[in-house]
Amino acid sequence: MELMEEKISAAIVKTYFAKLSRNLAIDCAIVGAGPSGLVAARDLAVAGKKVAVFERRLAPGGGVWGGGMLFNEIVVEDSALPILDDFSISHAPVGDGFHTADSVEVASGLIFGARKAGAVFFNSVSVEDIAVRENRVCGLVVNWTPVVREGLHVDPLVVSTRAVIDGTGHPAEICTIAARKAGIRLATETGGILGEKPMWMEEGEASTVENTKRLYPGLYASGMAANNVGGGFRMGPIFGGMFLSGRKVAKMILEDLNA
Ligand code: 48H
Repeated sequence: MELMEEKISAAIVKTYFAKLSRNLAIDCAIVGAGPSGLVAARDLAVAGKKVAVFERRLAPGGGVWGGGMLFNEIVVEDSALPILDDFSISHAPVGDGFHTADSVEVASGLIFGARKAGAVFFNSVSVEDIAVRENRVCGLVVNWTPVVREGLHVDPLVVSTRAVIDGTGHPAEICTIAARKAGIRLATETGGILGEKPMWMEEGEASTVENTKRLYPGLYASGMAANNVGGGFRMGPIFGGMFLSGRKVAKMILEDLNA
């Protein structure tokens, strides 16, 4: 007699491994499911690209959930509202071109929108290294977050990809690995990581978008990672720059992939 328990386990194992197998070679790998990565994931998936998001934590959403100092509201400028509208996320005007949005609705809406567009999520997965061939970033080295956190001596697996977005937020982990470990010269003034500057909201919002670029063949950065690499200011709980950065990086990657 086949137990119901056996069927349920088999369904999960079979489906997960089919999903993983289908995503071992993809068009774009996004490291980090923060707001910029999630917007990029949806845009690339809507354009028909094979996109996977690798998120270290159990819950995607990055720094959105907490709003400002755990007050679960974020602020968004006029210029980024069309992106919230694309995800059917509500917002309310507060004057001077600013709007508030419920951070739980924003986080869950971005995740749902990216997934429904076709982006595939691998949560509780940490990216711990990259692969570089012929002067191009071409792969991500992945392992289970609990394995990494426990310090278990377990070798990772590798996903091959035509493009990588470093959407890891403040630490810019993938660009840091690229610069320090792979000896890659990034497309910055010094070729290295310039480092995030202190709080200056207007400048930070603008620099997040300006610093969103292709840093090396196959390697792009979005959001706070782009700002850290490019030496931009931080901006606190205003998120228009993150959304616009996600949109910009997706557009650049589409141009490069379709060239
Ligand atoms: C897998 C990883 C890895 C890894 C990290 O920080 P995020 O929310 O990302 P952004 O840049 O889209 O948004 C930044 C915003 O949330 C923010 O911090 C702002 C606006 N700060 C302003 C200020 O003044 O402080 O999310 C990054 C995600 C997180 O979920 C991480 O868990 C994940 O990336 N991540 N996932 N492998 N190696 N490193």
